[in-house]
Amino acid sequence: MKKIKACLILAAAVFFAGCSSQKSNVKTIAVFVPGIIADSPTFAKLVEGAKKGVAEFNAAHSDKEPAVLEIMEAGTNQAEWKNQVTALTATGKYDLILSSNPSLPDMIEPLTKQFPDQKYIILDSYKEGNSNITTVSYRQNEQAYMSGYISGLMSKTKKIGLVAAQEYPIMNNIFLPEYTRGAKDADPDCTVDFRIVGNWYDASKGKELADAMANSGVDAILPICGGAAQGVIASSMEHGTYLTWFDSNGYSRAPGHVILCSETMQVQAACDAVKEYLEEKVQWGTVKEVGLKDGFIMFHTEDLECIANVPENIRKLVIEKIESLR
Ligand code: RBF
Repeated sequence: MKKIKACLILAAAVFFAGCSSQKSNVKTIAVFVPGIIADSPTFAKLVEGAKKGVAEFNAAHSDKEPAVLEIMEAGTNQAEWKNQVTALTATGKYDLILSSNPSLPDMIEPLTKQFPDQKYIILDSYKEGNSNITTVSYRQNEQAYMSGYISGLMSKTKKIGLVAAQEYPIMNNIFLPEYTRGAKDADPDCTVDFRIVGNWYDASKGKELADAMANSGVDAILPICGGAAQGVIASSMEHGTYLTWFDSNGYSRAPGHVILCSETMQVQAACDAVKEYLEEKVQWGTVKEVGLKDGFIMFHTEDLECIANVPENIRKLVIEKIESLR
């Protein structure tokens, strides 16, 4: 059903664009969501930030025709994204296509030769040297390290786990190694169980993996698997495992179980990106690297859930460690 909805949204975009033969002066921005908004905080925040950016720009420039924003939800079938983003570009309707995913710049690069007027801003990715593309990259090593560190301190069994939706470069080269390094800094005997769901939506599979981990003695899990994390949460409530949470303040997702939430400031990044584009301030072909130091990654250590779920001596150690990383 979700897939059909995504196709309809895109088909409608292509159809309506075909109806308007002339481009006006109105700036039109499309947000290409490479997934499902409702399942992943990172996409909900992408959309929220883009809406905020357009609203703020329009409010500050009431003398100009208001900029227009449209949202295209592409769904979770990655094999279709290339065709979808090509179709969106081919409409010629959008001055800017905004998105967020590490795999998109390489997918889009060939399109920039075919459609040299199309500009793209891609968050959560890294590419430089193409004057049609600008990227924003979050330095997420501290996030993964701290998840491992607090899990290593809290774990009684000294077995912790990471449930990933799929393997991809940042997962394999940063998240897993940094999570493991953090855990071993907390306790050198700590081991990490790494399991893969195979997609970003299957909550039953997420639960199955988390259950198997809990049954083998794992007592703290980091899910990075989009909608499948709902299954990891259900398992954690059943087995009493701890959770660390990425991308948003997710303590309320599993009251009593979440020991640390770290958040990428994706609303801010999307809002800034849209405003910089509309104000013609984008430095094309560059990467804007952001992280803990400049406030684009935040650890919610003062949340009442964190205070309730983590003994004060451990919470203090974690806060000290975050400060030393900053
Ligand atoms: N993260 C999500 O939260 N939901 C997704 O549906 C999602 N899909 C992804 C698809 C691909 C191909 C890749 C490489 C990453 C995806 N991510 C997704 C992960 C996201 O980029 C980021 O690494 C994590 O959200 C951790 O911050």
